[in-house]
Amino acid sequence: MANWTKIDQTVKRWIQEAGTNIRASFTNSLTIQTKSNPNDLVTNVDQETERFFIENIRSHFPDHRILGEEGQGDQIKSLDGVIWMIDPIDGTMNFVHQQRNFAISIGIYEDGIGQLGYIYDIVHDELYHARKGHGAWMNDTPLQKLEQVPVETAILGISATWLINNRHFDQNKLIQLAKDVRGVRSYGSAALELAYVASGRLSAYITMRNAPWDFAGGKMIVEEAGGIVSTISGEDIDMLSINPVFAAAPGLYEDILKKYLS
Ligand code: 2AM
Ligand code: CA
Repeated sequence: MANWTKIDQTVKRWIQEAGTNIRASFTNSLTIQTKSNPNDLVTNVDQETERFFIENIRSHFPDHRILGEEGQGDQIKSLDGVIWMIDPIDGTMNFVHQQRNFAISIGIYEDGIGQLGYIYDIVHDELYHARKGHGAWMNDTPLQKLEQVPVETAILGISATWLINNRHFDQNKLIQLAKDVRGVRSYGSAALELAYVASGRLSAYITMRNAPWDFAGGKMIVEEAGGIVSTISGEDIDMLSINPVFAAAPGLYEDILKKYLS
């Protein structure tokens, strides 16, 4: 049996160390490359941070497997055993252009069930974390259980990408939702947007394309805060694939699903 208390203490130490290194990198020049398209960025700091976690995990927990965005982990085809899902920098475009609104995101799953989740906003020194069955915190402060929010006073996190013509979803339904809520915000980091749902800064978050490393940590944290995370049609998220992701406080979740997403 995995010793989750020990793993939790160890991850938090590594996250602080990685955060210190990333903060220090602000004064160095970045090596920026593109991946699938000219706007899909990766830097030497993303790669070095992923390597830092992978080397530490391999030496401390050799029987655990790793799914990392930058591809230095394992080829993961099943959810058996303990799997670390790591995005060393979620919001790389923000990291490169703004030096804010990015985060380290880690979800640790056992046989497909989330056990530990971490989202570290390095610039604001805000660590969102959760442990299955124990609740969620921002630094040392427990997150309050999410309360029902009506659509009219909700703050929705969504990228403008999904409010213009796109091949994933009828934008007119989302435009109506954007009109009906109190406000719309877009941060460019799925991990942070999920952390904001968990902490109530956002009431809901919708995206059409997220990878497991984008949402693995956030899903755990939202659920431990009493929120709901699913695909946009209300199905369970597939932890091995790209998914559309919908996260919200209870009540609002059902209202948005029924009126705007079906
Ligand atoms: P990233 O910064 O780690 O690439 C907004 O762009 C959010 O969506 C970010 O969390 C970003 O993660 C993620 N994202 C960007 N392009 C993506 C893609 N093609 N597939 C999955 N997630 C993506
Ligand atoms: Ca990333």
